[in-house]
Amino acid sequence: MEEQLKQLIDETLDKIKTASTPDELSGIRVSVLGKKGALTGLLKGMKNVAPEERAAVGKIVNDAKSAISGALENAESELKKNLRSARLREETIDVTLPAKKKDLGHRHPNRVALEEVERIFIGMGYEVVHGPEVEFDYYNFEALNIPADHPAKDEQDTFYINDKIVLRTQTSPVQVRVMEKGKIPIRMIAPGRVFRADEVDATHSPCFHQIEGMVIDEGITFADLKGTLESFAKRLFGEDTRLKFRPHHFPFTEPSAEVDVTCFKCGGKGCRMCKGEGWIEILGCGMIHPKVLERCNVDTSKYSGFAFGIGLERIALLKYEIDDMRLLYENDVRFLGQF
Ligand code: 2NM
Repeated sequence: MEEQLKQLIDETLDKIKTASTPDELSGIRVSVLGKKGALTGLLKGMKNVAPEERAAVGKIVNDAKSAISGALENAESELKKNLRSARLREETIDVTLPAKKKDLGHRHPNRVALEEVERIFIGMGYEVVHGPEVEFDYYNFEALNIPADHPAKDEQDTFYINDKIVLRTQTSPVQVRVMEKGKIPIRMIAPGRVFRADEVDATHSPCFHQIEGMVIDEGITFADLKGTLESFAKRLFGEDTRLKFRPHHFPFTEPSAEVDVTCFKCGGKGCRMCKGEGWIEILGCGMIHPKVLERCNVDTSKYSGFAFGIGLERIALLKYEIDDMRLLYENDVRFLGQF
């Protein structure tokens, strides 16, 4: 019996040494120590052992049992350790590798410029108002004192839906709609898309954006207009900016002016940005024509107001030093991604 035990122990320890999976090890455990296992079978043979030898044989059997289970446990934990470190090795992340780039979008330069202009006027107590892009001829022209024979009304310049409806050529119809509501004082800007039948080139597009503004209250004068636009321009282009008001004509304002600002690139000395002029034109403005106020039921014996119109693309092109408006609309992310 001793011989048999020795052989069983040696064989089992060999098998344990060469086992390479936990399943193999538990198979060995069952085949040796299990209910029908080899060692268990030997134990059952104890009844044939002479009583005086039983204690000694029993000790050998128990020693064999603990040697085998000890070896199994060691092998199991060794195997688990090896499997775990193999898995960790496999899952190793090289944190020094460059990360995959996510394509993160951002606001279009037009929108960045618009939000900056909006923020400045909101800061001065203005409301941002939107209106329809498809407008009645009345709101786009007639209410604004633009007569039927005005060149702007020509089909060459304006997109007509029918003889009464147009694609708005400016956002002033929004101001007309606000005046009609009759709640004064008014401090508002109307940003939005406008349409003109222009050929596409570096400075023209049939669809572009305007930000028009209007203030109506008691005692509003040209001085309020100048102060407001000066604050605006200094905030947008820098505190050193100076303004020049040049007389101009618009049908809806009287007097009217175009406004230039000192070039924010060269400070007025003249450079490529301002084409050597030192000045850059940024907007048109004026005191709202009494005929416009009256047509919109504003009491001109009590109220007066000013208005202005800014081309958004012009601001965006200046801000980002882009020299061709088409680049804003071609939606080439290699270009737009730079801003
Ligand atoms: C401009 C220039 C000057 C203007 C006038 C009005 C209204 F509705 F109050 F009469 N809105 N916008 C205006 C005045 C627009 O754009 C260059």
